[in-house]
Amino acid sequence: MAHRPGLSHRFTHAITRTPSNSVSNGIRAVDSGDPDAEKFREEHGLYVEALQESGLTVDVLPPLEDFPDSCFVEDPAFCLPEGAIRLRPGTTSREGEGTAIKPALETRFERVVDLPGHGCVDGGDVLMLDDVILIGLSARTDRAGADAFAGVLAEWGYEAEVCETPDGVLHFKTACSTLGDDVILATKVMADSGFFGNRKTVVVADGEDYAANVIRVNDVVLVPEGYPQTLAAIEAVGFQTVLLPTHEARKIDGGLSCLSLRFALSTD
Ligand code: CIR
Repeated sequence: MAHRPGLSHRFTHAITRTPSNSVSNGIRAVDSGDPDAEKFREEHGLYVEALQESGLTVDVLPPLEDFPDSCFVEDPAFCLPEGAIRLRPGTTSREGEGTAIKPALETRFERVVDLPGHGCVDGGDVLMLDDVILIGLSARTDRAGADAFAGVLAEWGYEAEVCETPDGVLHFKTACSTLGDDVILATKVMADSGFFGNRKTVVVADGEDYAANVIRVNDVVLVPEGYPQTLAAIEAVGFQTVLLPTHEARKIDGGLSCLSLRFALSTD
């Protein structure tokens, strides 16, 4: 696809959802204690403020008690300037989140389509770069879903490549992020995978794999607090950073990208 400078990180809007009290029951691979809903909402408030300070108009949706993981709005949808695609989350307890987020998508987009077929894709497995969209197969995203999603993207003029998320990693983007400007931040395993071609790769420090999930939003990179070597590595290649607490999200395998859908709408 044509190189679209800024596609990966120039945004005007975001959609987020306030964590519910039920977030304490959120899915996790390893139990390190339940997140505290009140503290999670405080961290979420700082996250929303950081997005606003980065220039975004942020829609904050109300909490959904029926869906403990529903603050991770990145997973049930994917947004492009042309429209939104409702995905199909690959885990039973999150199946209804696509229906729940539909009205919010329709408020911002004229075009909202559903992932065709019966395959599954979680948005956390989709890494949008300026010249290609990478889709990671994972425990949540299957081949049928990835192929169907790539088909929709092709109709809309975007090229996708399907990759294998390393074993034991929840989502493709749990282990890598775009810093924009053709620079990727990745865990060592991901950096060695070959998925990123000739792009410059910044490798997260040993013991700091969680910090591979950051988000570039316009002129800044939002980084989880508590990972000083990765922070220094990002700053060393010239990016301006903003630190955010993600302690509660981390307890249920969530990071900064999962907490928003970010997109650019025409301001004409
Ligand atoms: C889940 O397992 O679905 C949630 N507890 C965490 C989702 C994180 N989302 C993401 O990485 N995009």
